[in-house]
Amino acid sequence: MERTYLMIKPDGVQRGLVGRIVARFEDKGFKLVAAKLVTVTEEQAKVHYAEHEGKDFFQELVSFITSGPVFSMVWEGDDVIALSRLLIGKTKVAEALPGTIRGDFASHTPLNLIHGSDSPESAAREIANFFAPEELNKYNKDIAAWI
Ligand code: RTP
Ligand code: MG
Repeated sequence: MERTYLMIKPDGVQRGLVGRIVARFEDKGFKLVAAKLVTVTEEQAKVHYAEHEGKDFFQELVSFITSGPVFSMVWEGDDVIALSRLLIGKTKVAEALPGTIRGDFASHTPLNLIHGSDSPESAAREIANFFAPEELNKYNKDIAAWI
């Protein structure tokens, strides 16, 4: 079973979109493993965006992501990495299709509301950057048992 790191960025928290964004991943049927509202440190931001170090927008990215609380999450499911990125939509808002999170809610390109890991390696690094192992909950998600 695959895991991904999803983070509702400061713009999503400020705009009051946490509940609606989380609902999309619940609706899809993924399993929530961990979640918390945190203010990202400069060090965490640099680890998180290590792949962009040296690019001209790197400092802008670090400043944005540390500018206010983010909603950090770990989700689990088959193909959750790729499927989450489909639900999230394209990076540039002009390319993000309606029906995706960015397509429905984002209107200004650097402010694209949510991050999703792009590979199993990134997911492992990002999860370790934001969560201690004991914060990752172990439980069975068995909807049938509750209805
Ligand atoms: P994310 O990592 O945030 O989920 O976004 P992504 O995979 O769709 O895009 P990525 O290429 O990883 O870029 C990370 C974030 O950097 C900002 N960006 N700015 N100015 C630019 O050319 C530029 N390119 C990327 C975006 O905010 C993007 O989400
Ligand atoms: Mg990315």
